[in-house]
Amino acid sequence: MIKSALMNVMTAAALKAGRGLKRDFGEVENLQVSVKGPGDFVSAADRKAEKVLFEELSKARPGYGFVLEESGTIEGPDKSHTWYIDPLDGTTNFLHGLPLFAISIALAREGQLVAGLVYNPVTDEMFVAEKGQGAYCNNRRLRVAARRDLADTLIGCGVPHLGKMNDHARFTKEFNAVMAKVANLRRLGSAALDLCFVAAGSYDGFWERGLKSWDMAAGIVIVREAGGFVTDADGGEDMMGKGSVCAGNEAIHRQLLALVRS
Ligand code: 2AM
Ligand code: CA
Repeated sequence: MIKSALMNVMTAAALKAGRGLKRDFGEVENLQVSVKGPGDFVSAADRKAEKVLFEELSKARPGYGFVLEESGTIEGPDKSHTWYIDPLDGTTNFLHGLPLFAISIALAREGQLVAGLVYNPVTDEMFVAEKGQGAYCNNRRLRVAARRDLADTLIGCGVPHLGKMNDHARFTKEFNAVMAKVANLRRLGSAALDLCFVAAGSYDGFWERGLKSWDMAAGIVIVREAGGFVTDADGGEDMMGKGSVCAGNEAIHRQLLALVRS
């Protein structure tokens, strides 16, 4: 467990927003049968959760800036702190009634990611990490998997969605290159949770392109504090700028990156 004032603030905000999301998720199933589907309802749930997070974090840490998925960037008088917030990562899963989605909250201080939280309100799994303090899921300390041989690994990825036609060919190439070397691949649909699964050692590695800063900021801290390596998909440090991530333990990260780049 991380017992810090900052983590208390982040946890309280996530629990409050999570209660609303969980309630709304229960409604989504009933809406699948309508022709229009639950689209508008889900957008409303997403915005409501973001409002709760914004209000709670603003109250607890007045003046910090925000980068929010729905509301965009909100500058505060405190230029050294910025929250990166995704109120509902895995929107497509939520929309289709799949219980694989999460709230993602990260804090950057002087441009450095210093804390991350990813909360799945359905399973009540709270992944947290603070720089120098390790990573946890509820009370369990997290550690990346120790496998070093690609042939033994389970690797997560992200598939570019409709509207990202330019990325489809590149993804297929990367997928083929990785598929030829690893035990198997998974695509779960929430980058925030995917990174937590690397931190927990369930996945040996993960890569995805086309992400936004709020999809990955918290997960990056959590993987690093679990002893993992994270870079952008070109091997650099510009994950948030390029919108790509590659993660794993040192050996798997290096080998996965080589496959993705080739
Ligand atoms: P989201 O659910 O908050 O949109 C799935 O591959 C990952 O990509 C999720 O983390 C998802 O976050 C993110 N993503 C970013 N932009 C997306 C989009 N336009 N459509 C679907 N997923 C998107
Ligand atoms: Ca997201």
